[in-house]
Amino acid sequence: MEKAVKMLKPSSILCVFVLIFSAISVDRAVAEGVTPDEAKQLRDEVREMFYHAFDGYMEHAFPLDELRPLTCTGEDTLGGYALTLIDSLDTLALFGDRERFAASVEWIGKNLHFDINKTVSVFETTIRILGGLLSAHLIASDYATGMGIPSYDNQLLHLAEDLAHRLLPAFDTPTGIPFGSVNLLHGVDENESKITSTAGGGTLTLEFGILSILTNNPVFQQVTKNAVRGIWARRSKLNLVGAHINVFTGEWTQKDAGIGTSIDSFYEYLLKAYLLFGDEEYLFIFQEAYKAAMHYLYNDPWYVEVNMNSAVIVWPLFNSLQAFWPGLQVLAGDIDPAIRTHAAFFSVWKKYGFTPEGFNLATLSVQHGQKSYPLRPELMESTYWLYKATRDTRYLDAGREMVASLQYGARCPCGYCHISDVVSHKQEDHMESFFLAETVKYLWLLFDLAAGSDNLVENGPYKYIFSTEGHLLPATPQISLVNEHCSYFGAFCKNDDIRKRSRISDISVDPQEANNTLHESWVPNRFPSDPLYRNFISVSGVIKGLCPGLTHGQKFGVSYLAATDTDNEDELTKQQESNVAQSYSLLVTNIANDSQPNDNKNSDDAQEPNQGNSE
Ligand code: DMJ
Repeated sequence: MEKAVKMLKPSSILCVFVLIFSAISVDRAVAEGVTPDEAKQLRDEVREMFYHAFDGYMEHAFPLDELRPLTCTGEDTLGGYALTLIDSLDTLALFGDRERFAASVEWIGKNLHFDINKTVSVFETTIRILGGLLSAHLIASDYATGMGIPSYDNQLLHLAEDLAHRLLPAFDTPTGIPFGSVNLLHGVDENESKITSTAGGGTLTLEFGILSILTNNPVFQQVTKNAVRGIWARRSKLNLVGAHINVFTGEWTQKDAGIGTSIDSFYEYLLKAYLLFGDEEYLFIFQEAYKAAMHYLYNDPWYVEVNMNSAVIVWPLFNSLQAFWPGLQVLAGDIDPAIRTHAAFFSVWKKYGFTPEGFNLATLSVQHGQKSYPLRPELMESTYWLYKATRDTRYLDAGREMVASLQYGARCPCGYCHISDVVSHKQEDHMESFFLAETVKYLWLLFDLAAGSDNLVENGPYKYIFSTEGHLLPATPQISLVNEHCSYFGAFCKNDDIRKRSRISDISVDPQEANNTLHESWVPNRFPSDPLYRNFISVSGVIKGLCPGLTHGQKFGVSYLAATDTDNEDELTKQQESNVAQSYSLLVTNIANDSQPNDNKNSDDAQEPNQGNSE
């Protein structure tokens, strides 16, 4: 590692990546890629994958937390409360499996309780348990979802409220940033560590915010917003945040800024909290944070980790948690870099058949000690969002490869196994609950979209925000104050095919707004080389009439769709398709060049040693 860092400190070292991609053109992709019939078959295959693992869990592990799929046994990994079942609830609902969904909800309502002497992770418990319960509650209690349960009487909501009350003591810190763990019976343990991760402290707003609305108790929303403010108040002058922080002193104990390990979903929930609740404070922070990330961390198409104060590169690594980022960029309307980054990340998948936890961008090899693939969903998630935004069949092809890898490499007797080494493909006897909450869900949604979707997410009564654990959080009128987001690109586009990319409006044309300092925030890249770019400008005046309530969002640079001009659609489509035809047989990447972060001199601790890439 030290060698790699030394290699990268000189400011103009060019790393050249020769990545094995087959040449892709749109014409060939249409001819040879996944057809609608094949998409249906793949969707059904993914569904079968889910049931292979879900049934394996129910038969061999339930009510323990997780399945050991090689030995067909179970283990308690979080709190000992049927974690995998709770994490699977909304996937069952998404599949329209009324019987199993209702039976699972009923069992949980009758048997689960949280008055147990267990010390649990605040973050994991929130995203997996609280999120799973709330999502299932919102589905089960609402007949408009098609999955309402007649006998349901808010049992999951009561459980969620009880659980959240037990997590609240963690927030009692001078900074407002919560402890990483809390005992469900006794509050924070005397010897509990005061160090927590940025993702751990800053990825709680969606679940707690929904709970506040449903219970009419503002405390949940307040403590989690306070935590975000506590983190953001301690950002560096570069608007970067570190990975670990002391929740008492507010000092950063790990100053490596990045978009992956320990930080990832902090960014995610800033944007999603705005999208779900319409709270513009989150949008403002997201814009500032995103702009800094793209400036200091983005080395097209990769992302590196840098010291949060000096921007000196400390970790030239791809880590597999970063792979959610292109999906987030779709939600933010910044599609062009998302496409390039996804292609780069997918090239790592293709090289090994899975993504290792860490891939060293300097040595072009698996990072020492980070060779496993624990069935993570992030690449599938971004593949789904990019397909939804572009309808480019390359994403179906990518999804097909991921399914093949999982089937041939990870399938094991009772479920799907972690891969302990992406080179040898050795299997390990563990299956994280997020495999059923996320990995399979995103693959199924991808192929269902291609097959002509008929599901809750695409055709249901509400728009859905996905939690970081993939849980479906509906933007019902009660939950969401944003009434205008019907037109929001990617996240909310009802019929968003590739043609709509050509109609993303430019939001920065108001001369008055242009004088506003906030307006200097990031403005999405809109395919500047694309001849259709002119169309973005030309429709920009229309957008304000369409979504009058979104002017604040427009100030901050989020993209929205302009009116549909059906007359131009065919022509636009043709031009757009010719522009997305690309070859990835050779990908050349400048990891660190003269204009990159290294030349930032306002460092106050440029010499800080590497402190390890903790998970
Ligand atoms: C999941 O629990 C969530 O997606 C979280 O945000 C990151 N880690 C796993 C998946 O890799």
